[in-house]
Amino acid sequence: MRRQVVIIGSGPAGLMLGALLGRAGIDNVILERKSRDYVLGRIRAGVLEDGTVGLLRSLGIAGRLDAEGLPHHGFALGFAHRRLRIDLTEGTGRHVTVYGQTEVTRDLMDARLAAGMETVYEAEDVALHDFDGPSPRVTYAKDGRTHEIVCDVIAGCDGFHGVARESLPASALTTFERVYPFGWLGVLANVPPCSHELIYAAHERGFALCSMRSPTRSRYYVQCAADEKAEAWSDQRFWDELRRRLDPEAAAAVVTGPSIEKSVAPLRSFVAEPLRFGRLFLAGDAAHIVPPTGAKGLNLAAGDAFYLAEALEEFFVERSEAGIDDYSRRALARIWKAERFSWWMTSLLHRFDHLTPFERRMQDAEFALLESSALARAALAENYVGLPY
Ligand code: FAS
Ligand code: PHB
Repeated sequence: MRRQVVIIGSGPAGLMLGALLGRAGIDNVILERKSRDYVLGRIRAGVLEDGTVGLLRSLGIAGRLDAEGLPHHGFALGFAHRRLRIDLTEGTGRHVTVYGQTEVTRDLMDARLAAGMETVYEAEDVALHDFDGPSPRVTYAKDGRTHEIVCDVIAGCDGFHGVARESLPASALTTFERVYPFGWLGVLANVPPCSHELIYAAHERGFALCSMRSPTRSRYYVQCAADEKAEAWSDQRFWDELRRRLDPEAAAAVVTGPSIEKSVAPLRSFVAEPLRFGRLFLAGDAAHIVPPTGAKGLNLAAGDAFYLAEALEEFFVERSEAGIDDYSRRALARIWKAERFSWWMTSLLHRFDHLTPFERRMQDAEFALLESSALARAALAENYVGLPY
């Protein structure tokens, strides 16, 4: 089989890239290790930057998003038992939209199917070959047979634990990493949110986040040990701990109910440089990871897909290599700013066991600055709604 582009991974990065390439008339196939239902069953991000919403609208894939997504013009920071509202729209004129990653993935999958574009699910043993030359190849196993695709370009959109980045010689990569000494225990429940906007709460017991998926479905997180096991937390233990970390008004407004999903996510900052190796390009979590505190992971995946699609359109349609030569530089410039913001939000809001007294005062001073400076709040808002592509 011969295709122009083989995309590895049917998450937000791969699906967004496939849709953008399809719109440009560039032939592409997605190879996904898991089943469609398994991918849709993963509960992850919940907040879309306006740039991500704009991309979906430009693709004609935002019908459900526009009908069901919740525009949010602000969120609250909780600390020292009080709340500070961060107005997202005042200084930026923009806002974010609460709409689960599961729904974004479903909309992109459905649009891909309707357009007759191919995704191979449960593709096993995906392997990359000859990507340092002009005719890369991808092999995979399916239905007991080995398949080979010769292509012009491979897009590694296969997440942090994927095969693409692992296929590179260690000498080809420079990696940057910070692993945080804690994780997030997340719960999804069919209960109304405790607040109409998100609450990011810093507390001496640890961080807590009040989010949502709809007016009847809430998503909550509490900071936990990095090696915490979700099964060690009964629903009641979770609700009690969440309430302890919120201001009295928010705690009183929490409606409890049975969890329909409960999981622990590790927190890490990670970037691999560069993002291009011959005809192999990395995008999304395959290239970088951010702690979810800044709600950037899914949105960075969309931004990478935008840059890579532009570069590949120049390559295939205009026969120019300028775009693919510049992809890594261009994408990393935005990635590092999102890494900074996600690290800053995580450092500000979480309880670290070994902070020095000076470092604790720095956390207090950050909150004091946000309370006293509209410009400091606007800078936070600008990063949260999303920096320009
Ligand atoms: P993804 O990991 O989503 O997709 C990669 C795809 O490649 C997967 O479907 C995988 O099955 C497939 N794949 C992997 N190896 C393969 C192989 N060898 N062959 C074929 N296919 C292969 N972000 C936020 O903004 N907010 C959050 O709250 C948040 N919570 C998260 C919780 C968890 C547990 C995790 C892991 C991530 C979370 N994220 C969050 C980040 C998340 O949303 C990612 O940024 C987003 O999924 C990135 O999308 P992709 O780059 O497409 O990677
Ligand atoms: C979520 O709703 O899952 C969510 C929202 C904001 C974040 C992280 C996760 O920063």
